Amino acid sequence: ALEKKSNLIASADVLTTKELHDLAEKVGPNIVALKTHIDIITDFDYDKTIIPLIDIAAKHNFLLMEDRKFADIGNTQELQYSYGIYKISNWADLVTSHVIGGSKSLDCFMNVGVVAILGMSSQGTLTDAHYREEAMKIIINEPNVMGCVAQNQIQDDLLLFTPGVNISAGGDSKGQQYNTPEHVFKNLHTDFIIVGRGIYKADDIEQAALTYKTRGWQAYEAAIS
Ligand code: S5P
Repeated sequence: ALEKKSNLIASADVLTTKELHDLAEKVGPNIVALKTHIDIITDFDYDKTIIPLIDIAAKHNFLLMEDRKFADIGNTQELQYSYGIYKISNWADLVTSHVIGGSKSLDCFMNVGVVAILGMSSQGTLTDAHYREEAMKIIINEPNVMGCVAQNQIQDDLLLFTPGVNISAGGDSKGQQYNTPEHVFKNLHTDFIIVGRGIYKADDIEQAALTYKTRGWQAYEAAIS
């Protein structure tokens, strides 16, 4: 992040391997991580999808964050994390997980940074203040949890990842709610913004990534000075 002067994570919510690789190449220079939903890739093939993606990530020096949002018992999560066709444990540097299964359910995530879902950005989410208070009790005792996805400020020793960021829209028709980069850095003391459609749906994807990176970094520096 410091090297690239970037707090930007791009969400690659695209449907084909080609779109995934093209997006990764375009946004790569300006991001710290690419966030995938690998199970939406319609032509997924481990060797054709993942191996080149790892190379692109190495070339542009960004991490791979699989947004699987695990939400099951430990044994099932362990199987979902390492087996099936996606073999997430082979390639993901970061994974997202709910903590609804309790602290032992998180023990299966070895050698990966866990980003716990503390609060969601969608309208009507059940992650109210009581839920977040109980979830935080689990999170602070888990050594492999390095941060939280949330829409509120959290304690300083955990990294805060904030999705629901868009410069030009207030939301979508499916309950998503957006804030600007300036809002989240100033008011939530966010560490990293997660941007999906604001970048991958833009006419000029490279320019959009640069805009979110620059506005995000400026707002971050202003917030910590
Ligand atoms: O609360 C959340 C948590 C996440 S990880 N709200 C979210 O929107 N996300 C993810 O961020 C979501 O799954 C999607 O991949 C991305 C937001 O996409 P956008 O197109 O709305 O920016």
